[in-house]
Amino acid sequence: MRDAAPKTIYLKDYQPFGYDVESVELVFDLVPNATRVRASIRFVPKPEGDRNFFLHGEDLKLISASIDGTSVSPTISAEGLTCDVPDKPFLWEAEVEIDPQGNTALEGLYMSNGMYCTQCEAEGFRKITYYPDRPDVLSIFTVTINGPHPVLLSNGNPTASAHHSATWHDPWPKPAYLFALVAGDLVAHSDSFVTRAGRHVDLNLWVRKGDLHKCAFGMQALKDSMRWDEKVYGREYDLDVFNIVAVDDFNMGAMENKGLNIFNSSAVLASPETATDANFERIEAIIAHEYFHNWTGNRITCRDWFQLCLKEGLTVFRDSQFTSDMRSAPVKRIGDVIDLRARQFAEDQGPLAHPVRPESFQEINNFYTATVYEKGAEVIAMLKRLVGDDAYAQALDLYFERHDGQACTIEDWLKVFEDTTGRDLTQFKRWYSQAGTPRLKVEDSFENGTYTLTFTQSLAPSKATPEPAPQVIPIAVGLLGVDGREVRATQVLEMTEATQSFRFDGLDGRPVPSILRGFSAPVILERAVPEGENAFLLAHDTDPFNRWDAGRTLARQSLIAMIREGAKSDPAYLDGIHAVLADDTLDPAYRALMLSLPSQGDLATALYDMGETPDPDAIWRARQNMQKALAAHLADLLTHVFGRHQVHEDYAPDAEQAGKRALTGAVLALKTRRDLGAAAQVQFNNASNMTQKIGALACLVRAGRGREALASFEAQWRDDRLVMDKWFALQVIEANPDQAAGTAERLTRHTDFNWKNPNRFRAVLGALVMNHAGFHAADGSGYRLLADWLIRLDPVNPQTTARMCSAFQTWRRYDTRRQALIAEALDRILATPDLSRDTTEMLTRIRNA
Ligand code: B3K
Ligand code: ZN
Repeated sequence: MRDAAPKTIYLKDYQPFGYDVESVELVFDLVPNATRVRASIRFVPKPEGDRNFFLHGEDLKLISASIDGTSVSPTISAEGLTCDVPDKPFLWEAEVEIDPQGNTALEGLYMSNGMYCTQCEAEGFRKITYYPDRPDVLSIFTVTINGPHPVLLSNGNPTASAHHSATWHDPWPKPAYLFALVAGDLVAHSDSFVTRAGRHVDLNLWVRKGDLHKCAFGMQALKDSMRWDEKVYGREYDLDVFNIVAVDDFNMGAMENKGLNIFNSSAVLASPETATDANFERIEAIIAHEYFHNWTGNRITCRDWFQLCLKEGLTVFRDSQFTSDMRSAPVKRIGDVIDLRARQFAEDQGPLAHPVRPESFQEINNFYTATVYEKGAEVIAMLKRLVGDDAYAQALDLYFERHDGQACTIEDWLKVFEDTTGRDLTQFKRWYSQAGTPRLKVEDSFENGTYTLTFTQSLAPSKATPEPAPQVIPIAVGLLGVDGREVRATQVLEMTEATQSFRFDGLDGRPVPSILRGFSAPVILERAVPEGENAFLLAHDTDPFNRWDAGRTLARQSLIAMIREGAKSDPAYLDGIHAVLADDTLDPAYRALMLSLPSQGDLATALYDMGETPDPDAIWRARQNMQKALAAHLADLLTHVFGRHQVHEDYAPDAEQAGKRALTGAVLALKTRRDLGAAAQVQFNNASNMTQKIGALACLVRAGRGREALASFEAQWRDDRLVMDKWFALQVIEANPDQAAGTAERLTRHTDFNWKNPNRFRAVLGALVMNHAGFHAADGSGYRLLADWLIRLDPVNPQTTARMCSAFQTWRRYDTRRQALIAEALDRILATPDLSRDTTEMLTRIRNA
C-alpha cells in the first residue's frame, strides 16, 4: 500500500515507548524478490510504561509471529501491528518476507547493481521487520546473513562465518535507524588503525572490482578523521572493524550506520583522472562527518526526530573544524558561508522556513535541511564563541561522559553547557526554536575618542515564529585605522537586547569597523556603509572572511545596479579585485574565491530581500557583463597569473595544489571571454586530471565551442558513471538560458540516462535547477520539464522527488507570469493520483505560501 492520509506529528506529543528491548536477533535469507527476515526480540515492560504494544512495519508480508513460542495473530495496519502481550518480559519472534529487488525507493533493504544494501534512517527499518522503529529504543543486535554472496556485512564485529553465511554482533546498544546490511560481490581496499588506547581496528573500503583504484584517498581520509577525533575531542573508535561500502544507487551522500557506513559512490570514490579537487575535498569531509557520527549520533543519539540537529548540527560543526584543520580555515569558512547564504537563507525566506529544531512534521525525511544541518552547525559555532574554547571542550567532555548510551534532547545538550559554565542559556535556546534569519542593523558614531556601535536586531514574524523575541548574537568586531592597521583586535560583543550599544574608548581618530568577523552569527547585516569603505576593507581588512565579504558586497551592489538600470560595472570593485589578484602574498585559493561572483540565485535572493521582483534574464545578463568587464580589467594579469600558478608536480588533491588549480581555473574562465576558448582547448587536450579537464570543458561549452570536446569526453568516459554524471550536468548547467530546458530534455533521451539512479536524475534535472535563468525561462519550459519528471519519479522514489521539490520553494519571488506557470506545475504534480506523503507535504507547504 502507498501512503495513508498525511498525519502531523508534534514534538509536544512525545511519549516514551513502554518497553525496553533487551536484545535483537535477526536472520536474513537473501532472495532478490522474496527475502525472509526472522526476528527474535526480547521485550521487557518498563515499570511505569505505557502498555500499548505497537510495532512499526510497512510493506511487510507477515509469515508467522509468536510470543514465548506460542503463535499469535496480531492486528495489522499499513503502518504496523498491535498485539496482546504478557505483562512480563517476553520473546517476540516473527518472520516476514520482503522484496528488495522491487524496492526502488532505496529505503529499507534494497538492491543496487546486484548487491543488497540498506538505508534505515530515518524510518526505513520498519520496511525490514516489525519493530519499535524510533531513535529512543536502543538495543543490542546480532545479525546472521545467509546468501550466496562473497561478502556479507552488518554492524559491529564479525563473530562467525561459514559458506554463504556470516554472523555479526554489535555490542553497542543502538536505535534501529543505525542498522545496516550489505551483501555482494565486492572487493576491499584494506588498511588498519591503532587507537590511542591500543585497539587494533581493521579498516575496509568495499567496492566493485573495477573501482579499487579509487579508494586510497577515502581510506586516508578515514584514518585522518580517526586520529583527529582522538586528538581534538578525545573520542576513540570502539569496534574491531570499520567498514565502508560504496553504492551507486543512494538517495543522499552517506550514512553513519554503526561500524558499517554506506556511501553514495560519488561521496567516496576518487582518482585524479576521474574526480575534481572539489570532489576530493567533499569526500574527505563526508568520510569525516560519518565517522564523527560514531560519537555524535551513535553513542549519543536523538530521543526523537525533532532533535535531529543534536546529531547533525554538531557533526557538521565537527567536520567543518576538521576541514579547517586539514586545509585552509578562511577558505573553508568562506565556502561554508556561501553555501549557508545560498541554501539556508533561501529556506528561511520562503514557505519551507522552520526552526533548527522543528516542532512538527509529516515526513521526517523532508527535514534533513540546510536549516537543521548548516544553521544547526552555526548555532554550535556561536555557542563555542560565547563560552570560549576551553569551556566548550569541558562541556563536550561532560556531554560524552553524562550521556553515553543515551537518546538525548537539545535540553540535555544545553544543560552540559549551563553546568560547566554557570551560564543561563534560556535566551540562547531561541536559536533552536525561532525560524528565520535575524537582521542586524548597525549605526555608529564617533565623539571625543569614543567610537560607539549601536545594533538593532529584528526577526520577521512568520507562521513558524509569530512572535519573535531577541536572540543572543555574538558579534565579532575589529577596528581599523585609516592607514589600514588594526587599532582594536577582534573582540566578541555579546548582544542580548533588541537594541544595544557598545563603546570603544581611547581612539585617536574615527576607525573603520570590521563587523561580524568570520561571520560570527548567521544574520543579515544591514548598514549604510560610507562611500569607499567596502573598497577599503577589501584592500585592508585583517580578517580574511570580512575582506572577502567586502569584495562580495561590492560585487553584489554593482551587479544589482547593472540589473536595475543597466549601469556599468563599479570601477572600485574592479580595481579592488585587480589588486587582490596581483597580490602574490595571498593564498591562491583565497584569490580564486575573490574572483567568483555572487550566483544568480544569490542575486535573486538579494533583490527579493529588498522588496523587488528578480528578473532571471536580467540577472543572467548582468553577470555575463560583469565577467566580461572583469576579463577586460584584469587582462594585463591573466596570462601571468595563469602561468605562474600552474602545478608542475604530480597531482595531489591537497589544499595547496587545489588552490592553484582553483585560481588558474577561475583565470581560464576569464581568459576564455577574450580568446574564445583557445587556452581552454589547450588545457582540455593536455589535462591529465579531472579538475583541469572538466574546467576546460566548461569554458569551451560556455564559449559555444564544446561540441567536439564533449564528444571526445563521452567516448573516453562512457563506462564511468561518476564521470558521466559530470558530463550530463555540465551541459545543462552551462547551457544558455534559452537552451537549458531543451538540453536537459535531450539528455533525458540519452541511452545512459538511467532516471531511477538518483545521481543521474540529479545530474540532469538537478542541474537544470542550478541553471537559474534556464530553469526560470519565461516560457515555463524549465518548470514543465521538472514537473514531468517529478511526476514520473515520485512513485519510484519519493524521497529524491520530495527533495527536488525545493526547487520551487522560491516561487513567490518571481513575476506574476512566472508564478502562474509554477503554480500550474505544482498543481499538476499535486493532482497526481497516489502522490507520496513526502512529495505531498513538500508541495503543500510550498503551494500555500
Ligand atoms: N544521517 C544521514 C542522513 C539520513 C537522511 C535520511 N533521509 C547522513 C548524515 O547526515 O550523515
Ligand atoms: Zn550527518
